[in-house]
Amino acid sequence: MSPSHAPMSSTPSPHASMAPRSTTWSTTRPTSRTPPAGHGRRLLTLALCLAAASCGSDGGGDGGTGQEGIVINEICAKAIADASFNPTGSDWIELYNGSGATVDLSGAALIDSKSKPFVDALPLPAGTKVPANGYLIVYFNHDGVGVPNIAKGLGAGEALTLYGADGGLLDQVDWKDGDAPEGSSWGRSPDGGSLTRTFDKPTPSAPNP
Ligand SMILES: [Ca+2]
Repeated sequence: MSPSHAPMSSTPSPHASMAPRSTTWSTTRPTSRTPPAGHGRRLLTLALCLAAASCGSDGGGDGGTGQEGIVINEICAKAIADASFNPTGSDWIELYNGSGATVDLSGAALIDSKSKPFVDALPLPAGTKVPANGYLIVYFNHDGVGVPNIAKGLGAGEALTLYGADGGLLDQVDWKDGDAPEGSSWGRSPDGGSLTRTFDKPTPSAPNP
């Protein structure tokens, strides 16, 4: 309905930084000699123990929170009311979990800045989770509408930072005025990718085109 719809833009933005992922692979090379009976089982047990110790469980073994890999996937800064999920027309963002495990975002926090520290960010409620290979809509408004809710609106152009519960940077994006005009959205294309662009039709809780 806005008379000032900006034209569709396709703006590759390498600035959308993503937290690096670290993967540790542990391999065991088979021996060409024939070991005594039972030796192989002991070696296998030892190898499995070493692999478990070096890899940890679900990303937490290296001291991480297990929240690494969650990205800010889509921004809707001037939303239009949608009875199916957003009857008040609240601003919203979509977080994306590209991993095969549910991620608990308890203690993670968001702030509309690229420079303000973790202590100034607004925390997500305890128990906030993003399903495996799935999405979470976070509502931005001052009316307490939607769960989870961040008590803030989104500007036509600004930055957003997602911090993990330990204060580490999970993701950071910024968009310009005109990137996400009313009724449109802006985000990563495809899901979790490093390129961003405007989407003529928002895709809440669904793959980005
Ligand atoms: Ca989407």
